[in-house]
Amino acid sequence: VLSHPVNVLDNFNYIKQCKSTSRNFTAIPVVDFLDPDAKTEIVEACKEFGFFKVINHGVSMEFMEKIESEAVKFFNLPQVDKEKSGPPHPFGYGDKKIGPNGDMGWVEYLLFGAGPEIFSKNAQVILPGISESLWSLVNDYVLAVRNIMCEVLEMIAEELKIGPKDVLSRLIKDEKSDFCFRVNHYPPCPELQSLNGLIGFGEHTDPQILSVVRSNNTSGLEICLKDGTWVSVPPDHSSFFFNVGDSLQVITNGRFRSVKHRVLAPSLKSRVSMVYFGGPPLSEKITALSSLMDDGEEELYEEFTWSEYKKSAYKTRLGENRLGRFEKS
Ligand code: GA4
Repeated sequence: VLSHPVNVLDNFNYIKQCKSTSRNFTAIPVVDFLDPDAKTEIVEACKEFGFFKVINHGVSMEFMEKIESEAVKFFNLPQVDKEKSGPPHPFGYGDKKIGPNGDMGWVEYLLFGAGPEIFSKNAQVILPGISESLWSLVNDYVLAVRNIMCEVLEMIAEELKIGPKDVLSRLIKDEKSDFCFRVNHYPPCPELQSLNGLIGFGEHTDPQILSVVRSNNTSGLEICLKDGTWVSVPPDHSSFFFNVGDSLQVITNGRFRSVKHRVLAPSLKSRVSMVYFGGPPLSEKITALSSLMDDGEEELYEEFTWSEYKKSAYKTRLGENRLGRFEKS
């Protein structure tokens, strides 16, 4: 029995088909948090790929599976019930429509993205379909991954010798930090097997500082290398995958690479991913760190606040080069 009507793709031809010839990304940098060389490896990876995987991070598999299964319970609700938690602007349930400008993907999701006030007492009222247990798990999860992201940013600051230690981590640790969290569910699309593949989430870079992804054991995530080829990231449900966002590319004056990535829809098994996006406070100025600049080095981008960048990003299509309009000529 197909999980979708046979004609589903006739109604879905607005999503780009995408020939998946990507090879496996076997050279993926793996950072062991317990390894004394971790900070060097992280910085190397951020420069070369804008992407790395973290093992021995201290978050238990049991906890990750608990929040995943609670999220799956939500996605298994009847569509009408899920819609009660939508639309996803600024946070809530979304289905196939991504962002406000007409992008589409073979994905449904929950977006917790209205900045720090999302976990205020009143938020439960705004997302009616979300069970209390999912709500509290999301809360705990966000705190756990934020701590890990802070550690990563502190290692980066140490390795780059741009002290104080919290020069980067303070940006996402501030109580006003504008983070965002999303749980994506990519339902299997069996019809895909006869096609070339379908875009689950189209290619894009993340506007924030860093993002961290945990997914179940399904493939689909791909990243774009410096030479423009796409490689497929082998799944690993016990690890965290980090990617550099546009803001960190600006802060490091182009030393780190905001990595283009995308997700192909699965043909057999659902993909579930959880992504935490670490963003700075809205009023924060995003500009190259002076302690990092070489003598005579010029800034690559015009200065902007996170609020200005976010506003401008939300007017773009998913695949656009959002930093382009801030490049100095
Ligand atoms: C990409 C990274 C995050 O998922 C996100 C996305 C946001 C959305 O889904 O609403 C955006 C996209 C993301 C950047 C450009 C705009 C906004 C969809 C879109 C077309 C939550 C974010 O912060 O920026």
